[in-house]
Amino acid sequence: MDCLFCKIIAGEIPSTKVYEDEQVYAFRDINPMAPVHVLIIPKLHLASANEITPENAAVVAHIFQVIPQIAAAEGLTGGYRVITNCGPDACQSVRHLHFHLLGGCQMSEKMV
Ligand code: DGP
Repeated sequence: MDCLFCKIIAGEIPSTKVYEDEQVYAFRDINPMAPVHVLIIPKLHLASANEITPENAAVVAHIFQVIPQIAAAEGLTGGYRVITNCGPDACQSVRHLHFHLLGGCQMSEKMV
């Protein structure tokens, strides 16, 4: 499968890892939009939030258990924002489900 994030998980494309377990990989975004900008992805290839089903939803729940651990490790004591872009209207550019973890600054009230 020609998927950029599957290649990052496989180590075929380098990334700066911040967390990994059997189900999840997390790494720094190449184009950070905040002082801390981490992408958290399931190792299972799901193209977007549209592919979450009752059968695979446990990995998403697991990601949301891992996010506070990563946020704490990154020193995000003031809070953080989690975003997933789904489809062209949301400007999703990589078709592998990913959650942006953003923090380390005061974010705007505009747009969520
Ligand atoms: P989205 O627009 O929601 O699909 O976000 C995709 C993100 O992936 C975007 O913020 C930039 C990041 N990205 C794209 N290619 C690479 C890469 O090769 N390495 C890393 N670390 N991040 C990447």
